[in-house]
Amino acid sequence: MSKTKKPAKNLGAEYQIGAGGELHQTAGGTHPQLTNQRGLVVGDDENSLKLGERGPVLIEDHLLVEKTQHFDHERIPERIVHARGFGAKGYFELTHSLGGITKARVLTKVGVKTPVFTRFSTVAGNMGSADTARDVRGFAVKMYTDEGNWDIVGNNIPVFFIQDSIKFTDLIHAAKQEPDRGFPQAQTAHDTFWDFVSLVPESTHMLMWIMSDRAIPRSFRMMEGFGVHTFRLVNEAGDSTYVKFHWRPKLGMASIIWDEALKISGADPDFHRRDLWNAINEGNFPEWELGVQLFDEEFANKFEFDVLDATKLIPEETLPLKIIGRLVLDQNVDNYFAETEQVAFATTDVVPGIDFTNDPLLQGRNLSYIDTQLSRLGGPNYEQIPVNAPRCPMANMQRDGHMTMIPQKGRVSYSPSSLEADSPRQDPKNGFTSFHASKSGDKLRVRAESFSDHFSQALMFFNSQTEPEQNHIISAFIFELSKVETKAVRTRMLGQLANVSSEISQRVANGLGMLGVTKAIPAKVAARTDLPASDALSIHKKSKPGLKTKVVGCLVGDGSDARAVLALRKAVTVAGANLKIVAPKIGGAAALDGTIIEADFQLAGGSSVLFDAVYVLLSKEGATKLSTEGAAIAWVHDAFVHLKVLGASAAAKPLLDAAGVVRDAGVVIGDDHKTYLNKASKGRIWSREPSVRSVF
Ligand code: HDE
Repeated sequence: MSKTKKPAKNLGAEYQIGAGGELHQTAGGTHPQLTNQRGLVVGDDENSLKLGERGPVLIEDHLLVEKTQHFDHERIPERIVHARGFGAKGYFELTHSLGGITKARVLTKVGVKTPVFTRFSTVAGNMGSADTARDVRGFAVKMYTDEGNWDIVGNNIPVFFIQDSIKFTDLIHAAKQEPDRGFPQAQTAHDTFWDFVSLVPESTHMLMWIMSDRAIPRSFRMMEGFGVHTFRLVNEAGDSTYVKFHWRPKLGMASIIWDEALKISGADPDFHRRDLWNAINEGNFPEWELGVQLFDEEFANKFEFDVLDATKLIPEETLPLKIIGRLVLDQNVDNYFAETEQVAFATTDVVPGIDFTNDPLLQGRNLSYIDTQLSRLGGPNYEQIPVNAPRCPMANMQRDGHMTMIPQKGRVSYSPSSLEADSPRQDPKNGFTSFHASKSGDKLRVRAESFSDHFSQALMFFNSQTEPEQNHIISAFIFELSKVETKAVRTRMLGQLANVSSEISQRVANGLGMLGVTKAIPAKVAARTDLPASDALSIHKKSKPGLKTKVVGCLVGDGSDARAVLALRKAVTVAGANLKIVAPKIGGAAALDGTIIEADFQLAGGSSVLFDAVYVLLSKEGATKLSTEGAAIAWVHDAFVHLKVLGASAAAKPLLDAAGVVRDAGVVIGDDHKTYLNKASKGRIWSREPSVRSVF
C-alpha cells in the first residue's frame, strides 16, 4: 500500500475528490480559509493524523482533539420549563406616550424604535418535542432600551395555574414526564398532572384556558400575549399606576383543531417555528399591538377580585385596553443556539418607571429567573453574551468569573472610591429606585382571603365562548381525562368541575362514560353566576377574516389541468395567501398538456393538516386512481373533518366520494375561485362540526 497521500483530483471549478473520495471545495473566491478556534488555517479537515496510513491516530492531532472537544460541549442544560422555543428579532415602536404615568423612556418617547428579541415557547415539553402540543405558549419580549433591558416574560394566556410561587415546582413536576418512567412527553394528559390540579382548585380557571383552543394556536403570529401579573408604572413624582400588559396580533387570533394538532405533531413537528421563519423570510413581518390596562388603588379596591391574584383577569369590558405601541418581528436569528437558546429573560429586568407589585407569584419569579440562568448558561457573566447584553452604556464594580468577556479597565473595582476620575457612580435622580410602598404586618405563611374564589372566572370564561369553542373545551377535558388511568383522579376532577357548573361536569362525565359517579368536592367559595360574559375572551368573536399569509394546499396528479393550477395560483396570490402543490411524486405531475406541474410536497409528506384551505384539482382518471390510495383519501377526509373549505374540480368526484365528503356550504365544486376563496377567507365551517364529531 502506498504511504503517500493521493493528490486531490481536480473536478474543475466546483469540486475536488479528496483522498477519502469525499467531494470538497478549497478556499478561494468567496470561500474564506477554514481555521481552528485559535485562527490557525487548517490544511486538511477530512483526515486525522495517523502513524502510517492504517496506523493508530496520534494524540498530537490537536485539530482532531479541538474539534471533538468542542463538539462534546455543544449542549447546555435545556430550560427546566419553556425548553422548546423559537426566537426572532425586531423592534417595539411607541405610538402613544404614557408621559405623566411613567418615567420610562421606552413608554414616553413616541416614534422611538427599541430593538427587541422575542422568544415563543411551549412549557412542558423538552427541547425536541413537537410544536403543537396542548400547552400554554410563552411570549417573552426583551427590549434593549436606552435605560437598560426591559423584559415582559409573558404567556399567551392571561392567567396562571397557581397563586403562590411556592407551588410552581409541584405544578411543573406534575405536568412534566413522570419521574420514574420518563414519559409522557409534552403533554398534560396523564395521571400526575390531573392528580395535582384536581387537588388544587385555584388551577381551575387556567384549566379552562388550556383546554380551550388558545392552547393550540394556528401560529405564533396569531396569538395574543399577556404580562399576566399586575405591574406598576411610576412617574417622576414617584406616583404609581397599576398596569397589565397585553399583546394583540395584527392578523387576529386563529387556532387549530385538536385532531389536527395531533396529526401535525407527526407531519411537521416544527409547524410553528417553520411558520414564523417562513413569514419573516418572505417579508410578512408579524406584528402585535401593545395594549395596557391602567388602574389606580381605588379601582383595585373596588374590583371584585384581588388584582395581585394571577389566577384572575380584569375583563376588557370592565377596563378597556389603551393601545400604546407596536411590536414588529422583521428578522430571523442568525444562529439558533447563540441567540434563541442563550437568550436569558428575567422578570427583574425592568427600567426606571416600571416596578413590581406584591403578587406572590411575581415575587417568586423575581428570584427564579436569574438563578436559573446561572446554572443554565454557566455563570454570572451570561449578560455579556451579545443577545443578552444591554445596548446602552454599562459600568459597575462586578468583576471576573467564568467566561468574562469584557476586559474591564482600572484598579478600582469597589465603591465608594476616590482613586479614579472615571469610575462609575450611582445616580439617585435618574437611576432605578423602588416604588415607595409602605407595608407593615405580622410575618405569616398564609394565603389572603381575597384569593379564595377559584371558580367564578372559570365559569365566566366558559360562558364567554361560542358554542363550538365550548364544545372543544368539553372534548379536551374528555381527551385528557381519558388518558388518566386512576379512576379516583378522574372522579375528583369531575367533582371540581361541578364547582364551576354542574352542566360542564355532566358533559365531561358523559363523554367519559362516568355519569353518576361525581362526588361534590367542598369549595371554599361557590362560583358566582352573575359575572357578565366577556366577548374579548373568545377567539372566534375576535378572529379577523382574510387569507393573508395563510396557506392553500392543492392536490394534483397526472392529467391535471396546468392552466387551472395557474389560475388558482393567481387567485390565491391576489388574496395574499400561498399556494402549495401536493402531488403523488415530488418530481411533479404530468399535466394534460404535457407540461410538468412542479410539486412542493409528496402526498405522504404533505398532509392536508398543514394547510388552511385545500383544493383538489384532478382529472377523472387521476381522481379514480387516487380514490383507492390511502394517503389521498386521508388528505381529503382530514381536510373535511377539520372543517376546512374544500374546492375541487368537477372531475375530482371519485376521490371526494371515497373520502366521504358531503357537499355542504364549505365545499365548492368547479373553478369559481372567487367563491372558494371568499369562503376560505372566513375560516372554518363550524356548522359542519356536529356532523363529523360527537358533541357531548
Ligand atoms: Fe416562568 N420560568 N416561572 N412563568 N417563564 C422560566 O426561566 C418561574 C411563570 C415564562 O423564552 C424559567 O429562563 C417561576 C408565569 C416564560 O427563555 C424559570 C414561576 C409566566 C419563560 C421560570 C413562573 C411565566 C419562563 C425557566 C412561578 C407568565 C420562557 C428558564 C412563580 C407570566 C422564557 C428560564 C424564555 C421561563 C420560573 C411562572 C413565563 C425556571 C418560579 C406566571 C415565557 O426561571
